[in-house]
Amino acid sequence: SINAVIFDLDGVIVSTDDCHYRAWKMMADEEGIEFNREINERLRGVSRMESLAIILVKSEKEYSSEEQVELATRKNNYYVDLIKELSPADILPGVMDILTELKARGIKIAIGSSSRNSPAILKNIGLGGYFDAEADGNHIQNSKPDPEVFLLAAERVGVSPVECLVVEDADAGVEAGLAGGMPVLGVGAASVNPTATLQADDLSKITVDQML
Ligand code: G16
Ligand code: MG
Repeated sequence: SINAVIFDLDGVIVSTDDCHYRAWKMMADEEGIEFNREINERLRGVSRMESLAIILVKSEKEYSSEEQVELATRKNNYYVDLIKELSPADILPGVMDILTELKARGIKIAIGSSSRNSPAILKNIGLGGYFDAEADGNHIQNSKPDPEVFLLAAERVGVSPVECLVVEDADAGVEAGLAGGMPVLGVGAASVNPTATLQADDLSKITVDQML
């Protein structure tokens, strides 16, 4: 039986795709590197430095590791400014109903996100302190598809991984949940992932009964 649900943040609770896209685009334009929405799709769920490596495939110039850190930091500064505009209105469809019902039924809820900006995003959308536990990019060594962030979230809510359902929008995240021995609900971009245990377009298209 499922006793905890671990939610990815970006793309599941709130859509920050456009903020990531605009921030990477500003940096890439300044550097003269080709970057578009199709490349942005490949960054879903992937860590900041791994995202940069994907973007730099299109670069003519070789960047030293110090320069790469500067590029990622510059992008993040733009991103931090953009996410200041997020509010509770940006919470995705169906999310609050599902969270409220899970809480009412005594099912633990946790965040398992690759993002180091997870605490700021949760605060801005009015969900700071709402989850029973949070595990994010600040707490882990290995990012998705490694299961580390989800295993940490499971440990923090005190529920065995097989009793945790992961909700993910990224293929790397679906792979991470399954690698951790957890069933996975794929939503958004991952709603067509055939390896996902359950699939739904978004959280307004599934009930808590179907999830548990
Ligand atoms: C999110 C996004 C990724 C982003 C990553 C790291 O992961 O989906 O596109 O690259 O976080 O974000 P940051 O640069 O803020 O640390 P998730 O796991 O919440 O979907
Ligand atoms: Mg995501």
